[in-house]
Amino acid sequence: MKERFVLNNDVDRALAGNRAIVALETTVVTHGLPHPQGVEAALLLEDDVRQGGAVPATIGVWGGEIHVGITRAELEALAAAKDVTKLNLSNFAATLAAGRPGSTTVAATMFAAHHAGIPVFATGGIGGVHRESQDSGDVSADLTALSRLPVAVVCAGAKAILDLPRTVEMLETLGVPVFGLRTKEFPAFYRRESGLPVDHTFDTIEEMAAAVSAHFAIGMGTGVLVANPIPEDEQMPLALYTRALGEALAAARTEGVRGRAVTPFLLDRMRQVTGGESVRANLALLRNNARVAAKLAVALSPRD
Ligand code: PSU
Ligand code: MN
Repeated sequence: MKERFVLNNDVDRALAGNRAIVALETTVVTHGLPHPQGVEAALLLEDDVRQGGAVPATIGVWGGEIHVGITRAELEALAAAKDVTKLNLSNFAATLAAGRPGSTTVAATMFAAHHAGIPVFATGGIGGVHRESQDSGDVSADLTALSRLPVAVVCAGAKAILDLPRTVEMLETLGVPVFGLRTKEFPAFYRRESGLPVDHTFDTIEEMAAAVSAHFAIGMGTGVLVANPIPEDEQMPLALYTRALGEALAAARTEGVRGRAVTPFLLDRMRQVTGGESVRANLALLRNNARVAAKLAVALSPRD
């Protein structure tokens, strides 16, 4: 199994020296943002992580290998490829065995990060329980991964296109602590507030790191969700947000979009309806999460 993992030199050295590392995903690059903004975003996130004092490890799959810390050229190739599979836990092995390209969702990135020995990961917003899941049964494997893999996932909550109350309930059911950074509310991706609670609020990253560390140390076994709301002045205006969300959800229903296509479809419709405003907000929250994840990784890494 280990030979399937390819670590770049920086990541390899950081692991050997117990230094802070932040895992980053690639589905946001290939399916979450329009090309070439996905690649640009990935490079900015890596810089944000470095400036925060940690080593970035962007994760992707191709050539039968799991790359932990992909190069810029590899990132560009992955983003430009036409037939990249959006990898979760159920389609990972077959894509790997076929030697085909795959970008990693939160679920797949958590898997690769955990097995490489990286406990901190930054994304935009996790997947969760979809609206109308009572009919479709669509619940993101991100929740499954959070229930199984001890990785701290820094996010701006769950994507607003989801059923947020059910997503929050499910996190509790699965035993995944939701730690709010300077927020009492579970963030709604493009907006800071959802009206839903977090499990615990922390005023500093150091205090939060102590709780994350305790969660790992006692062997709880589940992941931790670090809820880091989008900065106040980067939020999507409320009226635009409400209208765009309504239109995107209606379009998905009319067009009968299902399965793995749902989230990319809704994000793209949000972009069209908002004239790119949703992409701006998405990028802002991603960068905010990368910066917090770097500080968290530094606070968690053993000092010498
Ligand atoms: N965060 C973003 N944009 C994204 C995603 C996260 O800002 O596109 C991706 C993540 O990879 C997440 C996926 O795992 O969306 C959720 O997909 P699904 O709902 O099909 O599980
Ligand atoms: Mn799904």
